[in-house]
Amino acid sequence: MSRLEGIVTAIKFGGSDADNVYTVVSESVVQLRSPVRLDLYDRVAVTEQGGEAKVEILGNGKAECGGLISKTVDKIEVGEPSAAYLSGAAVDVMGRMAPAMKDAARAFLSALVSGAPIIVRFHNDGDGGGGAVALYKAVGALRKKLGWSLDNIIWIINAGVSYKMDLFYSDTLLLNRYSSVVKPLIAIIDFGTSTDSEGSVRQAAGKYDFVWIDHHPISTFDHSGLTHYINPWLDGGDSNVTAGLVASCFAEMISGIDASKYKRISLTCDHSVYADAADEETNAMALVIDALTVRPEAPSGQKVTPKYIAGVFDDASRFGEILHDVKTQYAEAVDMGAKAVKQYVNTDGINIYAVDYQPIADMGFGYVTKGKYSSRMQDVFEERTGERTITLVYHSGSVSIRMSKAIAQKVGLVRIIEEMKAEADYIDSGGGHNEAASVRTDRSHMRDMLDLLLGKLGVTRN
Ligand SMILES: [Mn+2]
Repeated sequence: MSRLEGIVTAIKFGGSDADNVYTVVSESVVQLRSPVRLDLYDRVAVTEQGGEAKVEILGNGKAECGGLISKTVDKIEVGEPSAAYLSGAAVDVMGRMAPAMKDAARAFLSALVSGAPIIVRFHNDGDGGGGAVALYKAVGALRKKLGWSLDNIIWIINAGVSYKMDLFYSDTLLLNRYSSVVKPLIAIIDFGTSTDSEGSVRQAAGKYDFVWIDHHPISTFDHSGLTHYINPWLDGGDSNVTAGLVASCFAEMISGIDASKYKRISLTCDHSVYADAADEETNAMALVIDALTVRPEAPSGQKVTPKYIAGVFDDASRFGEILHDVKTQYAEAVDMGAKAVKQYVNTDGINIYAVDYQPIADMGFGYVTKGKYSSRMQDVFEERTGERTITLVYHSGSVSIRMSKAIAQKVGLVRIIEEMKAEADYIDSGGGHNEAASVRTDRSHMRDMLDLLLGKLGVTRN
């Protein structure tokens, strides 16, 4: 027979009171069902005998609750972020990010240990996915180390880089299933700084906490409503310090795991200057994670979660099969695009290549998405004309834009897209980095949008 005394810090509501799952914080943290209905802050004694929990309410623990949660979080020693993989000024950038990362770690752990619901939304690419897998591994290691039976994280892959209202409302429905003494937490990995996210942030104010880890240039994005906003651009850095790298550092800080594999993957997937192009093992993993995160569901119908991705990484034969398919599909798609391309030269002598994605979409390649394909074609066209190259890949109302690093700052893609949104009411959304971004309209305005974009990029045509 075991007995513990603790305080109810969270309730996940089931279909009836008997199905409710209560989180009780004591010396340890447990989640249990109770034969009697419990409320938040109830101080309870739980005795377990023959698999049956007997729960007795001893009183109200509101006065001690905050202290108890702090004490539990204190037991987890939060480490320093590691600047391995970075060099030059970026090492100092990471040092300057450390205090905000530690604050965020504490907020994340407070929610985690008290059973408050946490939604982790990660961008559907290798950088966002790499960061999410690192965090998933960290939470698993933490639970194992401390012997907690806790399940309060919902992992969601996010198509695109904005936190739109409809996504926020669907998250609200999930979070409403819980009642907790610590605010529910929304963790965002590798989203854009699109103004499309601002409505959701405003709606969440006061109700939910955020740990928002990103590396997109900030431009006009209003992040003042975010409780924890971590972005290297705030600390004198840039997009090369990728969101997945920062999220992997965060994962190491809270758990002590070694997330270096996911750091390397994230850097490679986002073409960071800190990526090691000669690291073949990482290049293969980057190809596979990019392919796996293309769609929210795998061909088998399984949801693409960090657990799913980690499962593929740990299974050598599945990994090999997917790697082979990805390479074959890309080789064919690149061949098609390299033949059917329209080339422009702008007033500064920059080469702009426009590829219609329709024929490639018609091929039904499972792993080749427009965004990733445009990164690949940018590499192909840079080989043709060097570091002053822009690639546009367009299809069904949206354009993916890629640009040589050497010209990205000067061209100012993020600013151009904000201008387009302000000037043309047919533009639905858009944003990203100066090197990689996308902009979207409805199908009927595809040509108008492309012409507007080419004009903004300095292409003059009569
Ligand atoms: Mn990224």
